[in-house]
Amino acid sequence: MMSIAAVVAVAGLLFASTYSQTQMTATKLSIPSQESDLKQISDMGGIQPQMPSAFAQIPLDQVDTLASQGRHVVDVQLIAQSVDLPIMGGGTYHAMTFNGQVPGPTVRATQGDIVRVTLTVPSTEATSHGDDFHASQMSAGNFGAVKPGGNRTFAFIAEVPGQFKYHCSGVNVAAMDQHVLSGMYGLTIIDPLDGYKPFIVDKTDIQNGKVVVVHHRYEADAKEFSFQYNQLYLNADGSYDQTAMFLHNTTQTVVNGFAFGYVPNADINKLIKGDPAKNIFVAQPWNSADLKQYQSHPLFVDTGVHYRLFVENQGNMPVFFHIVGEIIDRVVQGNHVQAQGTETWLIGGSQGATMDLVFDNPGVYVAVNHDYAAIFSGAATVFVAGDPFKLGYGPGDMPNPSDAVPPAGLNTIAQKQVVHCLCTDARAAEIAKSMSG
Ligand SMILES: [Cu+2]
Repeated sequence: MMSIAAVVAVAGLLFASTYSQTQMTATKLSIPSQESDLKQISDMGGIQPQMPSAFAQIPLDQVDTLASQGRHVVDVQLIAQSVDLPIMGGGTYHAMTFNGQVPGPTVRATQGDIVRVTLTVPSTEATSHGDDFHASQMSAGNFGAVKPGGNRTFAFIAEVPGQFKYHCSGVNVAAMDQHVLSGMYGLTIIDPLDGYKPFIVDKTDIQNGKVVVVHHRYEADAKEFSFQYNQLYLNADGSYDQTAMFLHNTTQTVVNGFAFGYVPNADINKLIKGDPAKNIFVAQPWNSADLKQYQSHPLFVDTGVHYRLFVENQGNMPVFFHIVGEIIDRVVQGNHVQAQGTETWLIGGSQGATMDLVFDNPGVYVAVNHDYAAIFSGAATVFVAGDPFKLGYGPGDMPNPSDAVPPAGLNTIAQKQVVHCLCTDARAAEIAKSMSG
């Protein structure tokens, strides 16, 4: 077994010279990215960190004992699956997924729960995969490569509330960029043990001829959405383009796997304008009804209701999270308030934040990454609040896309859903089944 120092030295030899050059000149790493070469990557190995296990990891044979003592166990089954999925503008790209969907299934647990994760890599996969859980605190060696035909289980206690990325760690770090930017990422939401905090929104009013501030209190229970921002870096044939990644030359910006996935679709146009062809939003990439789970779909929200948004930046570009027409009432990280009444909140790469807000007036609001390159390459998400078009629907009547609604947690108000996902037909059928029963 190598010492930490030896491993660092080996890692330096493997990556240091090439990496610093590529950072400066933005040329391609000498790691092949085409699918036909993935086996070579798998065989190549990579960094093998050798560190002692940290306290939050649990030996698997102790999980049952801890469960009998009162800890709740959340089991997570992840299956690596490489598959072609559609992209905006037509055609497909070579996606790497967990469970046939991008992003992977959202994991939800409560602070203090045991999360037990099993990663299975079918023998049909061309390369090894890993599963790095940012919600955990344990030796990085646990996230190492699982070879095709194999599987691996680890367990940890979710000690810190918030939202956390999980992602494939490639073949022991090698090709990790390709795997994550091709779709192997997901979200873990850890609810605070004592629940979410109520919050106060200040509004002004006139009382006795004077302008005064009035405190409006909203309880912890909320309707919830999750948004995961990422970029696609693609060659014309839908394969991963590492040169474009080093240049930050984004092909498309995706939210929950889709570019412009949450804009009004043909059905909504018909409702509003009486004609599917009369667009109310400039980009409707998934407009055709036969696209099933891929059809775009706006988010319907009620006015005067507490909404909680779990926003995670899965990519390698900053997210300047802003909602056109709204002010974010509260920003929380780790169940600690970071900001109140902020116009925009910066979320760095592999970072998340929980946003609380209340839509006060009926209308159309657009969540964006307020980087113009991101907005116009896909990062625009349309909220329709109340019934601004006087169509006669009431609070909670309109269903929301399933991939934007996380699994229910401690303080969740349920929402009606429709199947919506960048996922295989088989996975869409599973989601439909889970929603119906
Ligand atoms: Cu992978």
